[in-house]
Amino acid sequence: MPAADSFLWGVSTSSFQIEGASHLDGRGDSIWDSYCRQQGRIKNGDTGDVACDHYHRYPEDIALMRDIGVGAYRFSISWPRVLPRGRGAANQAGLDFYDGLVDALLAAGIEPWACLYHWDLPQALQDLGGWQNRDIAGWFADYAALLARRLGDRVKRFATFNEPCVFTLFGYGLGWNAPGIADRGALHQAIHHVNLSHGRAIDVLRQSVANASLGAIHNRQPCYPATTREEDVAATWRFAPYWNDAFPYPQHFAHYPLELAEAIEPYIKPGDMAQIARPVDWFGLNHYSPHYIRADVNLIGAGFGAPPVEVRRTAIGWPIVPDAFRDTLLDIHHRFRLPIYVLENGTAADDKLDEAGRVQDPARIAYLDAYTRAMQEAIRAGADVKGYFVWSLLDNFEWTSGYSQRFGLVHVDFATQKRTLKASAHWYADLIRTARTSRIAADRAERDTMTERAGAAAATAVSD
Ligand code: GCO
Repeated sequence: MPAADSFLWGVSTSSFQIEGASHLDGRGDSIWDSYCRQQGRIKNGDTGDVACDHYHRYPEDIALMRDIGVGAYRFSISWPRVLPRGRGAANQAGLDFYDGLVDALLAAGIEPWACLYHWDLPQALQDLGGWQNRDIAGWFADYAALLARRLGDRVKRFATFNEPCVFTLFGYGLGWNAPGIADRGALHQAIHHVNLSHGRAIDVLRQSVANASLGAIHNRQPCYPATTREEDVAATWRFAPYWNDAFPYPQHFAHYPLELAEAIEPYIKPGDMAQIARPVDWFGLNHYSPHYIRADVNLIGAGFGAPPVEVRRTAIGWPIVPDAFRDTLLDIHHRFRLPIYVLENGTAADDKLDEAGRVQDPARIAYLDAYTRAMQEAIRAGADVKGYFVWSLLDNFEWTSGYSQRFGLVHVDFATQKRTLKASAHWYADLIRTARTSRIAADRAERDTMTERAGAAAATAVSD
């Protein structure tokens, strides 16, 4: 495994999925609060009202991170907690919460990684059109400035957006996620305005945070046709640019992928592309599995199909293909030429406490083992991967699946809020420790060789 001192092992979470306290201390509604209230949208009618109650229990959650031994924690800021109406007056109690969280992380020796947007748009801004309204780039820049002022003395790692392709496609194109819109124009507008907001926020953070290390978090994964039928192959070509390229291309190369250029063109104003393509410091990757795409009746004519029968799958049916992860890392390395941080990778499993009060999750361990080995292969082949973060620290609110899917290294009993480290958490702790020890051993070996060489050189010099 790579060096522990230069390589960062972490865990990731997001605000809406864990914080709870959704009506407390002045927090405004987000589009996910509204979506949860709509009948039939979320499995079992679950909501984010309490979630993991991380808002009150963060000291305990940081203690768990220390037990695991992570060097970094990626969380997201809830925009409506710090700006209840999305703009205008800030909510001091909300800012105080993130202040406290950051201080406690630093005191525990854990580097804070703050993501500005993990899907919980203030409802007040959605009422003004949300990501369809071009003014949002200014609102987002102001929100970034507020956080830079308040946290930028201690937080250096900022991500603008998490998985922009998912929240635009599912939220504005296919109507599967909040705010539940399915409209071609809305989708393309949202894509462009998110990109513009990214560039504006990068400028703000760069100007106001000393030594900032900035990026965005993208999904990238191979998209394969689910069958060799012509319509599934064509659907795959329609789907892949939305998923893989709609954000990284403009952000890094200042143009949209060819397949989308015409549809997005009407929303582009002079100067936009240069404003979007601001230099960043790293490429954030979320990756779980490849996609198997089939033709479907929706506005992009493509949907998720089943993988071929020989492909192994997780408890929730996601394909397990570590080689695709290795290849994705290499692809990103060669395409974008930036250090890579894997900011989400992990799996859901049907985890239960046994009679002894333990959680055995061998499937998660097997998945993480295979995927970290694939990452190691990519590193050996030259990919500049600098960190790896497991999704997720805690079992949490898994969007429209509610609490039915458990992604945590830590089991959460949602009735009592009791936390239990799963076997995979102990496995991860071991991996991190071993990586550190093997690095120290490697350093020592290197020093020994250098001493030997120096000795030999000195001996030669003397005999000369
Ligand atoms: C994301 C992801 C997470 C999910 C995880 C498991 O946007 O980063 O959707 O929030 O919980 O990917 O599905």
